[in-house]
Amino acid sequence: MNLHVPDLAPLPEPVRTTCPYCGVGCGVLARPDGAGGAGIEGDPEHPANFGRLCSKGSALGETLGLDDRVLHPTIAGARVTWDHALDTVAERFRRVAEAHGPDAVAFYLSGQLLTEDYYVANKLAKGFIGTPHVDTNSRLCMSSSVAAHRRAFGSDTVPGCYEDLDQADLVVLVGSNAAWCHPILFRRMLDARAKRGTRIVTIDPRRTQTGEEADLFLGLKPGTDAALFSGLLVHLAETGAVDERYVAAHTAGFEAALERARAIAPDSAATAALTGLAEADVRHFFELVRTTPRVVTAFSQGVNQSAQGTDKANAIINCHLATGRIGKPGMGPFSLTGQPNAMGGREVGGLANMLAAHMHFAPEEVDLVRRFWGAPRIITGEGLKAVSLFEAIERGRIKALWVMGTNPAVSMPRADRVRAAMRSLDTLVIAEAVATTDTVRVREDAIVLPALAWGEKDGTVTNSERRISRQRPFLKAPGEARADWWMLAQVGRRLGFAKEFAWPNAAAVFREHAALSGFENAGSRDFDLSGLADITDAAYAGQRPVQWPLPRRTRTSEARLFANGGFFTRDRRARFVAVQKPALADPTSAAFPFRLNTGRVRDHWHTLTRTGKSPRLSAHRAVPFVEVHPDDAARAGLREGDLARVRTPYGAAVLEVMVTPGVQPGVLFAPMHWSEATASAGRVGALAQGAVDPVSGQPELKATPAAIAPEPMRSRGFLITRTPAPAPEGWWWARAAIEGGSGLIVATNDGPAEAAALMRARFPGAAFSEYADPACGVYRAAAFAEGRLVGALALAPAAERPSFEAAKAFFRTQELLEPAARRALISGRAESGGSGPLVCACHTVGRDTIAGTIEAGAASVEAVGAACRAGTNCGSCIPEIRKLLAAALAPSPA
Ligand SMILES: Nc1nc2c(c(=O)[nH]1)N[C@H]1C(S)=C(S)[C@@H](COP(=O)(O)OP(=O)(O)OC[C@H]3O[C@@H](n4cnc5c(=O)[nH]c(N)nc54)[C@H](O)[C@@H]3O)O[C@H]1N2
Ligand SMILES: Nc1nc2c(c(=O)[nH]1)N[C@H]1C(S)=C(S)[C@@H](COP(=O)(O)OP(=O)(O)OC[C@H]3O[C@@H](n4cnc5c(=O)[nH]c(N)nc54)[C@H](O)[C@@H]3O)O[C@H]1N2
Ligand code: SF4
Ligand SMILES: [Mo]
Repeated sequence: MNLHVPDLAPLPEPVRTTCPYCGVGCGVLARPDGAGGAGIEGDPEHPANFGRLCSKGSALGETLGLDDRVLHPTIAGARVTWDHALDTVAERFRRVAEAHGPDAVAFYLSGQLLTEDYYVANKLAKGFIGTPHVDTNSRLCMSSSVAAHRRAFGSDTVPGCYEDLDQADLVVLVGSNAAWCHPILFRRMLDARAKRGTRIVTIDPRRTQTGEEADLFLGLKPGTDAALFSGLLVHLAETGAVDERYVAAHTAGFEAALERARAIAPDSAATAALTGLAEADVRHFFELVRTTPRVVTAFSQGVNQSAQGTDKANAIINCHLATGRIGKPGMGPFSLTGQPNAMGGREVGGLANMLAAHMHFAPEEVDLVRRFWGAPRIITGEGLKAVSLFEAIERGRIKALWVMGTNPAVSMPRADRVRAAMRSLDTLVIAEAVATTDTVRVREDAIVLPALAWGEKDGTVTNSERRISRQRPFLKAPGEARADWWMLAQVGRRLGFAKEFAWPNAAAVFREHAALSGFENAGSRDFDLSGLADITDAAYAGQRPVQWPLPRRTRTSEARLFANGGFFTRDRRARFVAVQKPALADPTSAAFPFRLNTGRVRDHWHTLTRTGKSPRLSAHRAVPFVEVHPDDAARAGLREGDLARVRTPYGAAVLEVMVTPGVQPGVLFAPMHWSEATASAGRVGALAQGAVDPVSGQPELKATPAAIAPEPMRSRGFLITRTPAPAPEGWWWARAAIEGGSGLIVATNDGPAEAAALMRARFPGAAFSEYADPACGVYRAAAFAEGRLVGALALAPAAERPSFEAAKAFFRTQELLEPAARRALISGRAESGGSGPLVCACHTVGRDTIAGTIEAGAASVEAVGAACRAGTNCGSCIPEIRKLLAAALAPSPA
């Protein structure tokens, strides 16, 4: 018998790189396909993910397309050469500095830049232009954690590592929706639960998927975390759980902090009253913590993005210091970083209140950095933090701004004002990868510089556990795009600092950064990477993930710190912090009776410039929405799926209503993701008030006073075209990527007659299949050119709104549609049983398909996975599958 062995082309060698999304920092294997795309897999050898990727990471291949990219430098929309663009930036910055002082120039950077980019920006601004006004979107993200670490430890040090999550017996998640925002770490926690029975407590005013999965969910009142952890400190003190030896040997300030905690929350009853929790739940939580030595308290934006964020974080850290549960296996306070390189930005000193390499503005630190850089104009004090920075622009104090790797027109609180402020600048420079962002479109005369994006750029990022990993290029640079560090260095050279900005490659920048961290550092500073200061280009190219500190003295890195004290204060002791009693910055009122909480969804990243390109990722939540409690919805006359206008004193948005008991009465939740580029009225950043934390300057983004009212529209529906087309004038819309086309989900006061006219205007010369029922307000049409589907529009009254899900499937193929398919399209039904709203993004499995497997007997997450693959890859959707199982298997009421 002849065995036929097919000729398989050998798989190309994968390039090892790092996911560009969240701070988990998962390793990725990318296999370029030679046509601008790449196959994407998890790197089994990366210690953050061991081969796993979440839905966003797995879909990276869908975001590599070049449509929408900035490919050439432009000034006022006209293409210019790099030389001309860089000369212009240098010349304008020089002129502004001469006329108004160097501090009229500012930089607004991003935790998504690579460390090398960030290092060069910081050096250029603080050392050579001589402006202290360098801040970053990390101000909106990590700055309260940074400030809390500094107050407690004397340095911005994360004491633990990911293995602690595997080894903990109790994981407390505070203000973190890790199931959606740090999915691979959340999987590690669930694995620990399966293996060793680790219990999970989730503390969040909103019952998120992370809350659904928890053993104990504490749905506290917004902003009251410091009361809960004050109560916990008192409980630990009164039940003999304090590690007296550790406190005596390695800390200071315990008594004062305890006294303040007692004044805030003397017992579990007082804690319950302040937090709105049931006293039994409070006791249960206190006892769990008291009796479980191996506890990790992981926290994120519910802690940081708060007008009391720094105190919240210190209240948590206090409990760990008091019990000596820090820096030991399975124990510690753990700030989960948001962006892929939030940590790297902190290392270089990219925040306005840091200088460089974890150094601040003590005279000897300024002197040290001045000598290392040879920087004549080094600044000697802090600059303005993001919110104040944009206020200074508004006042005309800052005249020139360089925005790099962030989209502040969308993501800053009071975003409308921020947009207006940017319009008043003399000079706005934007380094971007995507041409259509709201910030790029803020003004026509901006200088736009094409930046390399993920897959093209070369450098390093540091994840939540201080682990530095390489991002490596595996695609050609498109057009004239260049690395961010390169353009900064070019401007530095043009300003007369050729020698100081002469690096030939990213490796050289990294070496200088590592050398600065070790310069005159005999153990006095936590951040020390000098063990890599003489890394060769070849070694840098092959560098495996490594944690800092990694000093030259020992050449070994440390996974955990502070188990035996050794803090970075002058006396080497940690500080307990006496925190303030919780109070929300802004009171609600009759006009604004709700609190608007904002955050993220599972499959989208920030302002949608990347995940918005992926059909898979755009399906889970396709429109900007607002979660409303059923009682509030009933009172306001809002039903599931209605449109509602949400207003605050700062702005308004029109969002689709999701009625859910997951939010508390009086609280609304809306995601931050939609922009002017992706929706007509979905910019939630414009609504956020952004009162700042007095210590960190981080704005409150979780509790703005708000109002909600129905926004009735005559018709709801969709418009799908093969190539992206503008929405009809005056319609409400949200754009969703689909396969083979471009989708707009719409609402309008127009009806069938206007819709029919619109189709004819949009598709001149096309053949139409149409169904119109003017009496009922229903219209459905498809346009065909030479028999091929080119567009579809459907409108109906809200209650019968046509199914976008069903219609978009017809665009997957460019083939001629069979008559049956045409009829199905126009009938508004799916051709063959649709799979319902997307649940599993990895395997594209919808709710109805999962419900079908449950009906057919699948009684567990595993059985559902075996039947339809849902939940078997990244696991991000397992909580949703569990919910469907619970609903389906619940005994039906008699
Ligand atoms: N899918 C996805 N993942 C992401 C991102 C993304 O855009 N999409 N972005 C990344 C980035 S930059 C970041 S910073 C992280 C953010 O990750 P997370 O912090 O987990 O995400 P958020 O949704 O911003 O907010 C977390 C939770 O804080 C809760 N919260 C609000 N107020 C309070 C309060 O007073 N107390 C407590 N305890 N909780 C409160 C909110 O209800 C929300 O569920 O996610 C990262 N990962
Ligand atoms: N209401 C509300 N607002 C929030 C938050 C919230 O929870 N609620 N969260 C805040 C937090 S935690 C964060 S981190 C911010 C995030 O907010 P942003 O930083 O504004 O969000 P992104 O969409 O990630 O913006 C990154 C930009 O950089 C571009 N880009 C991508 N790669 C590169 C590159 O290599 N170089 C350059 N130069 N550009 C590149 C992208 O196209 C994109 O426009 O939002 C904050 N704003
Ligand atoms: S958890 Fe997901 S988004 Fe975060 S780094 Fe890993 S793959 Fe990327
Ligand atoms: Mo963030």
